Amino acid sequence: MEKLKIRNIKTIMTAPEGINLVVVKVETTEPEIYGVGCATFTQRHLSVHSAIEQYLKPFLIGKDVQSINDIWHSSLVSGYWRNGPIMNNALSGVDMALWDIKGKLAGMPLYELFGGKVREGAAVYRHADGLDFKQVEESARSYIEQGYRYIRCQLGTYGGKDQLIVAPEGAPAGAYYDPKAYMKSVLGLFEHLRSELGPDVELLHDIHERLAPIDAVNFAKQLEPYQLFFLEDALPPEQLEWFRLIRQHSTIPLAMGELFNNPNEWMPLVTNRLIDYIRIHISQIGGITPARKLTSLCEAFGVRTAWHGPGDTSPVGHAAHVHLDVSSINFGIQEWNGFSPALQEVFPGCPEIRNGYVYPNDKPGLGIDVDEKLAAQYPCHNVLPEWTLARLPDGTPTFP
Ligand code: GCO
Ligand code: MG
Repeated sequence: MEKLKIRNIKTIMTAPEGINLVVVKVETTEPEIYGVGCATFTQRHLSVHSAIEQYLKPFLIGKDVQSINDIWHSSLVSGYWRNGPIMNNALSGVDMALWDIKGKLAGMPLYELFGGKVREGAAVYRHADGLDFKQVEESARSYIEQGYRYIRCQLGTYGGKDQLIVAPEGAPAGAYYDPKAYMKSVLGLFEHLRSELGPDVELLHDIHERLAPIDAVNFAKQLEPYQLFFLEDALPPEQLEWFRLIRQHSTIPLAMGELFNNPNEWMPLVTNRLIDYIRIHISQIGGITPARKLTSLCEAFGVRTAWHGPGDTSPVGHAAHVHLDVSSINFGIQEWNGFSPALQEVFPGCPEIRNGYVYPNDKPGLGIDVDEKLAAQYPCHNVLPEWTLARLPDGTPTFP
């Protein structure tokens, strides 16, 4: 029988919730067999589109759709320099789509191809936020009432908001925050939350790489009494060695990884057991193929998965998470942003949430599709996100 080949590769860019999403559709020489994959790097969607159109598409058309491993590695090295965010996202879109096709050809949902379920549903966490303790408490309560048992709690999202910033004369515009004010306010927040919500609900917090390393060490120590489920992004990827010090001073579980692109970023953290949860944004490392390898590596070292699942991951990417989540022994928790009605319309087959768990459907492959006509009704926008223009009180540009 003639091998099924890649006939066309399409990039679908859409923003049903005003967040740029990038999805790849791989069409084959059998018109009704195609796959979809997530290639979402929301701040650089046009660059990912160009990488797919100009480089991967001409390289891959005509190749055997079943050769996922060969396609993944040969694509990775085809431009010599590798492991960067743009090409990794482009490759992820193709990779997930090829896994989707393989599931369709096998007549199985991907979790079966990955060895079958070890849990029926994956526990998720939601984002509680607010500008004062009471608002965050109420936001958390609303999720608890919906059956969620894991809640990430932020006060003014990342770095805090409405702080008294005294900048020098002539300081430039930007997203100013005061690390010390942020630390003090969050310690007060968790004191409040534990006294109001009690000891049982699982609380998480994301530092979002916004502290100087020694402040992160101190903060991890001071947060210990609040028994967080995990403390995320305590350090920027540029300062990973400091995790050793955090480990020496605090037993708080640590999560890291959404900013990683290169295996050399996670290898030392995993093999030295310096983190407890790997938080990779799967399309930033190239898709399902590397994520499965990373899951196995983490299992060997007692590290659990907590794939990055924000609003700037497409429902296709979220579906890939769920197939990995239900079939991995070392699953930890799944971040969940929820799907608006518009998103669910553009992406038929979104995974379902029931009582704090997310469930894959049992359709072959990823079990999700993209309605191209509807997607076209929500054009993306090329606007620099303000929040990434982070500055310290004296106006120094810093990590966002
Ligand atoms: C998270 C992340 C996000 C990122 C966003 C960047 O833990 O979900 O920190 O909120 O800031 O994905 O575009
Ligand atoms: Mg984060």
